Formats: sequence, structure tokens, C-alpha cells
Amino acid sequence: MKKILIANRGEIAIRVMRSCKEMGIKTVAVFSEADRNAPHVRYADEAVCVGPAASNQSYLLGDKIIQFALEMGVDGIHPGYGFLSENAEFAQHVTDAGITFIGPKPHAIRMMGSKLAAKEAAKANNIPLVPGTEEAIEDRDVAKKIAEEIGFPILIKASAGGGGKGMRIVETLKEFDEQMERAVSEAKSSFGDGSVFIEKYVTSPRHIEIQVLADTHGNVIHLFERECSIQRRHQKVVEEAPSVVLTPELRKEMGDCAVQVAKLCDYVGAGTVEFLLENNRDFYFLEMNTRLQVEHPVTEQISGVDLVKQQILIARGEKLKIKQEDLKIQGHSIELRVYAEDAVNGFLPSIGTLQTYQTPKGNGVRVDDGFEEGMEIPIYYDPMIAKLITYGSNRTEAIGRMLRAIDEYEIVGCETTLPFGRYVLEHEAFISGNFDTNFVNKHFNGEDLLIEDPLEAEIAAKLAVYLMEKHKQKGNMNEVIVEETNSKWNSRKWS
Ligand code: MV4
Repeated sequence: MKKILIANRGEIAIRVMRSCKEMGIKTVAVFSEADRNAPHVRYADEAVCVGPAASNQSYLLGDKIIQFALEMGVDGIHPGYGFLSENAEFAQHVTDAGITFIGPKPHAIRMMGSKLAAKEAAKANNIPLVPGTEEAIEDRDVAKKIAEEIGFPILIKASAGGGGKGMRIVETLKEFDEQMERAVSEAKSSFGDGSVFIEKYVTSPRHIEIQVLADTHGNVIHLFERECSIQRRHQKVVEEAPSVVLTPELRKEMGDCAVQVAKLCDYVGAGTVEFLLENNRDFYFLEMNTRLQVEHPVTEQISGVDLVKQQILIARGEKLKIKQEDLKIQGHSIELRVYAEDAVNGFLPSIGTLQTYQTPKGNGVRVDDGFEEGMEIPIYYDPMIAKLITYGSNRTEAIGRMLRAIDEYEIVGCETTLPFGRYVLEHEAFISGNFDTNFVNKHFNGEDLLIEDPLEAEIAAKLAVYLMEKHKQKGNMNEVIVEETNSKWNSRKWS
């Protein structure tokens, strides 16, 4: 493979090109009219404009991209994540054009794209699943009976969904019909497929995913887990590897399961198998993502493996040189996604021009970004500015480096998730590792970020709790405040 076209933009396009460059492979960037001056365009050896700003007129035009690839003598296409990365038809068209698709075969993409097909195959191989229906719901009354058997709350999921899209929680039988109707119509309009199924809603799990690599010779390995429980509206914000709760035994068990899932769809390339993990160590297979993921760098940091390089070697038909026994977790890595969003106001997009943009540097800090000072954040695409990744010999060191890097990061021109990241990494629940998928809802209020000084925040929180307790005892809040504030403030007995 001598020339690779990257059918993507931003940080991931640059990330892929970096590995290409290291391997002596030429790169071709594609870009929309909005990205004419973007860093990924300049980083590439050659670049071609595919169309107007809107994704469906540029980055999603698979056949047009393939046409350009043919004209430019490209022999491999890397899709990155998002856009065309999990489009089986695109993968097929690339192959039909005589170009290597750097990713799995169309049938694996298709099978894992259907959550029902994936679960059916997993079940046939004794992979643990969340209790639920095995087929698309045809009959509302049958479904209701099953829901009652499983026990509420239940989740309705779209078979063509994934990543939390088209998911609905049903708390009681009373809501069932209404939620089912909504789920089906949403699934139809969003995915063109109204098939839905039911699962028991696991209320406080951790979201753990396992990275796998599979070559074309039947060798499959896993590169341990990523802990991805810290999400808001099914968008991950903080990820880390390894997870603080996996024992070596559980890691092996989940890793073996992930390898089995990859084998049962004849997987090729880099993929991720998602699980829910309960407090009692029960785990369930959820779905498989048939692409390189946003958070792949934390796995690279702790395993020492360049995942993009491996994808390319595998696509060339080479045998995996890495053996499962050779892999060892080294240290700890954390990723914070830096979004152009205002966490104080419900994570609303906060676009603008990056008047100041200075990235942190130094020991154990990696920034994967696609922006530079003076650039405007385009409204057309995902508002992620950068991924801030830190590495340490242990978790404490990785956390310390992340907090230091957040302080060094200078962004003026839009709100970002950097202050939110600091809030998470300073939170007792995060530091102790005692958290689950409810972390953001349970522990975060936008207003928490308005208190700058952590000591001040701690004092305010403790005072509030103390005063509430007194209030309950005395019944008169004013009296409590005057009395207690006067007598206790200086002695800090409540701290
Ligand atoms: C679930 C679940 C609980 N029970 N399924 C979200 C992403 C997608 N891959 C699957 N997801 C979940 N599926 C059952 N049966 C919990 C999640 C989930 C989640 C749910 C609410 C709030 C945050 C979450 C973060 C990760 C996963």
C-alpha cells in the first residue's frame, strides 16, 4: 500500500495520516468547502475538495470519494470514525473499485449494524446478554407480557440504532404503549427500519468496552478495556484505561468474550466490543462497533500498540505479530474530549473563533486535535475541538497530569468542556473509582462550574448539608442560619 485516502476530517484524519507518514505511505485528504483551510488538508500530501459544507454533500458522498481515489491512484481508503466508517455498502463499493477498505468486511459491518442479528449470534455462542426479547417486536401484547416477566424498568431499543440512539426507558406498564409507539416511529424516521426490541434496564452499570484486533488469517487478540461510564446524553466525555474495577480474572473473561464476538462475525481489523458491567461483576454484551473509536488513544498509551498502524498492516494481509501473551498493561491513561460546548448551560454547542488556542505540553500529555489558533469552529460537524490524553505510571499520576494539562490549555473564543473535565477529575467519586453510568446526572449541575475555588465549593456543599440537617431538627431555617453561621463558621466544626 503506497497511497491512502482518508475519507474523514479533523483530528482523526490527521491521526490516521500520522501513522501513514511513519510507514512511508502517501496520504490524500478530502475536504468540504468549509474545511478548505483546515489542518488536515495541509497535513496531507494531496487533497481534493468533495463538495459543499454539509456532510451529505461532501464527507458522506462515498461514490464520489471513490471516484477521486481512482483518479489519484489511491490503493487504500481509511474511513476514520463517523461518516462512512460503518457503512457496509461503502466498504463494498471501495472493494469493487479495486481499492482496499481499511476496516472489516461488509458482512461484519452489516451483522453488527443490526443489534438483533448481533445478539442472536452472541446468544448462539453463549455470550452473556441482558435479559430481553430475541426478535423484533411484532405483537404489542406479547411484548407487554415479556416486559412484565422481565420486570420494569425496561428499555426499548432500535435494532438499527446503537450508541444509545433511539433508546427509551419504560418505567411502568402504564407508559408501555405510548413509549413503544414513539420508539417505533423514531426508529423508522431515523434509521428507515422500525424494528425494536426490549431489554431489562440495568440501572447502575459501568460501560466497559474491549478493543480487539483481528487479522485475515483468523488471529484475534484483545487489547484490554476502556472504562467509558462518564457520558452525558450518550456522548462520552471522559474515558480511561484500564478500568479501576476489573480484576485480572474478569479482564480475561471479558476479553475472551470480546474475541469470541469478533470471531463469530469473521471480524477483520480494529473493533470494539461493548459491555455493561454490574456491581456484582455480572457482565452483558451490548453491541460491537466496527470502526476505530474516538477514545482509541487510551488503549494505545497503556498497550504501546499503534492501532492505526495495525489496521494498515492487517489491511495489507499481514499476520498479527502481537500475541495475546505478549500484551501487558503499562500504566494508566485518561482522555478528556474537549468540546466547544457550554457545560454550565446543558452542554449547548458554543461555536466561535478560536482567538487563543494554546495546547498543553510536557511529560505524559498527548493532544489529538484538528484546530489551530484563529480558526473558526464550523457549525456543520461534530463540535469536538480536541482529545486531551494523559498517561502516567499509575492512575493518580494520570489524573494529576490531566489537571495540570487542563490548566495549561488556553482556549478563548468559545466555551469548552475543559472546566467540566476538571470538575470530574477532582470529584471524590471519580478519584475513588466509585462511579457508574449515572455519574453526570447524579453528581453534576451546570452551576457547579460557576464556583471556581474547589475549597469554596466544598465548604458551600458541606455548609448546605449541615444547615439542612439543622433545619430538619429545628424547623426554622432563619434561626438556624443566624445561629449556626455565627457560632460555627470560624471553628469549621462542620468540615
Ligand atoms: C443499556 C443500559 C442499561 N440497560 N442497556 C448506551 C449506549 C449503548 N451502546 C447502550 N447503552 C446502554 N444500554 C440496558 N439494557 C445502559 C446503557 C448506557 C447508559 C444509559 C443511561 C445513561 C448513560 C449510559 C451510558 C452508557 C451506557
